[in-house]
Amino acid sequence: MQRKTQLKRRLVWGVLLTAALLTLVTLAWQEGVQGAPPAPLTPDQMRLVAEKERAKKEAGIVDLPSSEGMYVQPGEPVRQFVVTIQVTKAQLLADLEAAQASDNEYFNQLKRNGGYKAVQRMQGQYEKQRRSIEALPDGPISLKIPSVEVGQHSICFSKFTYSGSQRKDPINVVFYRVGKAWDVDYDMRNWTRLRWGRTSCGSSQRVYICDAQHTGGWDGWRNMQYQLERDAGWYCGSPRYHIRLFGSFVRDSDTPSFGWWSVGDAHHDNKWHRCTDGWENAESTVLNSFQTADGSPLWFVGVRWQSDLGNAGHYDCADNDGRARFIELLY
Ligand SMILES: [Ca+2]
Repeated sequence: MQRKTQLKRRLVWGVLLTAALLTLVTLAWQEGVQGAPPAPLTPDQMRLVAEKERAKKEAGIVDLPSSEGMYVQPGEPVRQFVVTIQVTKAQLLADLEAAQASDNEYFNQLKRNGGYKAVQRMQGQYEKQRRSIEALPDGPISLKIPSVEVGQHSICFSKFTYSGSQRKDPINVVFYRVGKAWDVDYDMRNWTRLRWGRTSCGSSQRVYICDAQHTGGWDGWRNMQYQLERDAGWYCGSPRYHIRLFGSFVRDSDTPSFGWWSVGDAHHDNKWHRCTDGWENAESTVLNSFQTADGSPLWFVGVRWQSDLGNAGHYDCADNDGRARFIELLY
């Protein structure tokens, strides 16, 4: 009789333990796969979101309702490959002229502030580029663009920014989910802990984005949409943190999705912007803008992770480690 009761007790404990273990595993699984659910917004935060939606509407940014599906989780695989596009000499020269024309305003600002030597140097680079294009043989030219694809059949962009067809900065920041260039620009000017300001003191560049694999998308160059700076002096040409933003053409229609996304080239410019003297410090400053001082995400920020884009190297006057920050934006 006593043995029977003991057996029964053991059985009950066994069932209870198994249930508890299964619950724990399920919870841990959800945490890992779904990410922690965002905390409900406070009335103040809800007011901020409403304010942003109004500003977005006024700016004419149309957000088609998207089915709230699964968003990507940290650690998506990165595939490196080379996009080859066919161009003509005439097109390369036209692109070069467009790049040069878009830099006119920047060059004038620099010159007004005493940075004429820096302007001379940059104009010299344009001339060098022109001569090398003119030296190319006539006929179709294959332009090779080192690129990455992050996720399965997912987002795809060049590893570098370009001025015309000249490679410039390594990409080191990716924003996603509510990550249109417009959203990032708005958040960094209004919501982040470290605030950034719009500037026209910087050359315009472009990024190649392959979006043809997404509904309504196409492959092509995306010209810089916004540029922001931080810790700049009063004059154009002062040392500062600087980032250019380039958004996807359409929303990532895959599942799990990156939603709307954009990439940036966070860097620190030295005096007269002669040479970029920091990539990693600027990337950290961008990340820290979206976090509290102890590294927790701000209320509108989701997960943050790093991935190797394969663009490590020494560019201008500083090292880039090739690992980019991915920052999920929620509102
Ligand atoms: Ca990095």
